[in-house]
Amino acid sequence: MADGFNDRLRSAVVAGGGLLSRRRLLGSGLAVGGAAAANFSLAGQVRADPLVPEWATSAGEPVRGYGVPAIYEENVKRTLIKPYEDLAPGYSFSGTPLQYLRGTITPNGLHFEVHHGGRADIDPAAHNLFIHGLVERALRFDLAALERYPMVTHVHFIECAGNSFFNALMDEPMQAGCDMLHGLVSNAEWTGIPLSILLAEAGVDPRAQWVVAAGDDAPSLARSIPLEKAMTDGMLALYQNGERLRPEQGYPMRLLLPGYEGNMNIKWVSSLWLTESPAYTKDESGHYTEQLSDGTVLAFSFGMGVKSVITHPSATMTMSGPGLYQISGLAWSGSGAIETVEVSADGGQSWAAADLVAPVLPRAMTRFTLPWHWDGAPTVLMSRAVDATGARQPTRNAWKSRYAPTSGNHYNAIQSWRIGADGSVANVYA
Ligand SMILES: Nc1nc2c(c(=O)[nH]1)N[C@H]1C(S)=C(S)[C@@H](COP(=O)(O)O)O[C@H]1N2
Ligand SMILES: [Mo]
Repeated sequence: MADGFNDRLRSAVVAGGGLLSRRRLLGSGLAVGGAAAANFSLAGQVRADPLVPEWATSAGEPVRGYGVPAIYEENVKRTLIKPYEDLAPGYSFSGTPLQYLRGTITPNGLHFEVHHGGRADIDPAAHNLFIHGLVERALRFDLAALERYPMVTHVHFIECAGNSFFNALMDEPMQAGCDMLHGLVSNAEWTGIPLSILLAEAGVDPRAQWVVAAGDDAPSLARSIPLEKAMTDGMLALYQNGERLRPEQGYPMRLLLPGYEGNMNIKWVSSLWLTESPAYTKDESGHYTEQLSDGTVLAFSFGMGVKSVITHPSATMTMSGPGLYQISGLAWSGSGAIETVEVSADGGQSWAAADLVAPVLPRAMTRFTLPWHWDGAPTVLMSRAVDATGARQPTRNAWKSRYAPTSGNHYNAIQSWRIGADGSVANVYA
């Protein structure tokens, strides 16, 4: 270990590469600025004659109707991964800059977007939701009617089935940030009406097994959803983090199917058609199926797997020299809550359990953290999550051997970041 790695830090080591126990660090009275940690303090010394900053010498700006981030945060934006013009008109997507965010809730302006035919800007006064097919009575709901129904609020992630496809498909790891590599996932507090209430009002015919949902955008994205899922925790979401859905997220209403692949969370939803069998729409017969290495094709692979990624540090960042850091990242699973996240700072030779930041909610993002003393030597950081069902993240090799070489959906392998002696952080396959 490097000079200055004192006894207190050594006694807090929980795994190779300098991973530390937060509890043992705190127990030893070692706060970042504490006297015992003088070598590791990140705080500046207090000046004898504090200056009054210029902005404190006159009145500030007036109030404004809708707030925006500080001008110094202008780089914190969604990253355009697939521009609008590239393929079919309107097929475009942008990633959440996970590496710039803390906590677990994605701000509304940074929620990732996947549009198959561009963003639909819908006048809510002219929008209707129809429930029809195998029901006792077909119903039409406008937004004013829906506002009078009981609503629930839940925190859930949405992840595109194609998230992390660069790592799935590229032989050489792409050097890009978490926004490009893993940004097709976001997490929000959604408020809306349980589908069970709306379906019960229409009166579900006992023959109905599926709900075929379609949206009012140009490609009329449509997916068949098992009736049981819709009745269990399906939601017609109207609000996102306390305010109305953003147009990007399906304003004025979208489906929320917790834990299911992003594609099934139909935006701008206008039709719920109850049927005996799935409709085999274009969005579930060609698109959003996965070919396995033995040639068989998986269809209706609804749930997203257990996954984690270290966001701090992550590729494109630079570490500012050896010393104490807080490793931090995100974990989520479509099957339930996150049970554990383990971190390695020595390329997978040894692992330590990270602290999970409460609340740890099912089918929602969970933040994990672990203190780390980097000795300045090159190393590889990794994280691996286990969910409440016992499912664990595969290695990239294990994942690749399961799927056909051209298959990029549902990639949830362990992410490795290589730390260089110069403090650089790179995407590596390990
Ligand atoms: N009507 C409609 N719903 C849609 C889409 C779409 O293009 N049209 N994109 C789907 C896909 S592929 C994903 S991953 C999610 C993305 O949701 P978001 O844009 O709110 O992040 O919405 C799904 N719902
Ligand atoms: Mo998607």
